[in-house]
Amino acid sequence: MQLFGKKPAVEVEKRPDGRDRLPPGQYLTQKWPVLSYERTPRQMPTNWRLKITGAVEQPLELTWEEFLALPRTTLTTDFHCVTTWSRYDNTWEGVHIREILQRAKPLPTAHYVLAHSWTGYTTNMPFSDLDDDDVMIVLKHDGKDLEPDHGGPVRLLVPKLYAYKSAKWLDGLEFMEQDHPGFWEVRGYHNHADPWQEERYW
Ligand SMILES: Nc1nc2c(c(=O)[nH]1)N[C@H]1C(S)=C(S)[C@@H](COP(=O)(O)O)O[C@H]1N2
Ligand SMILES: [Mo]
Repeated sequence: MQLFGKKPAVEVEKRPDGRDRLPPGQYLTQKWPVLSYERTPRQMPTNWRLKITGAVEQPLELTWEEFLALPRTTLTTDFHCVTTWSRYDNTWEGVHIREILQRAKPLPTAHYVLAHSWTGYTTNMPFSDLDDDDVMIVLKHDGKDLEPDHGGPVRLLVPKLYAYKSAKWLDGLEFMEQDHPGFWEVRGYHNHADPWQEERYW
């Protein structure tokens, strides 16, 4: 029996920054589970606007047509839910967050953001977590329009944090000087939600 010099059967996949690709305590799924507190809305409100409010130089209220006219980006990311499932290699298409930021121009005092769903769901994060290369407002997943259960037609995507930061049925981003914990954050979910630190609950 050989005891030494054996490689593990499955090598742990690493990210470019050296951390494991799969965050601690997570398992991989091929399916895409649905996790919503509220019932899936049948359709978006007829008066839907993407409302960019609060500590910004230029508040915005984009109609659906105006939003759809913004430049699009495609990005492939992993997606991690606090209930321990992770799904690799999701390809997202949508509007990069910086398309919004460069138009609204957040003030230097905009240290936090609250994302709003038209269903009433909210989730908060530091501005620096929103203002990042992999943050988008998404319309498509793996080449198809986002299904209503997954936040279709429009959701936020913040893939480096647990998925409760990726608000489905998005209709607003509110920039704030002070932090205001969102829906799950006041109900026991961690305020920050970094999967590699296992920031699940408080
Ligand atoms: N509006 C809204 N957005 C939400 C949620 C929710 O309940 N309502 N749940 C969050 C949680 S806990 C997760 S894990 C992801 C799940 O996204 P999915 O259902 O597309 O997998 O959506 C997040 N965004
Ligand atoms: Mo979740």
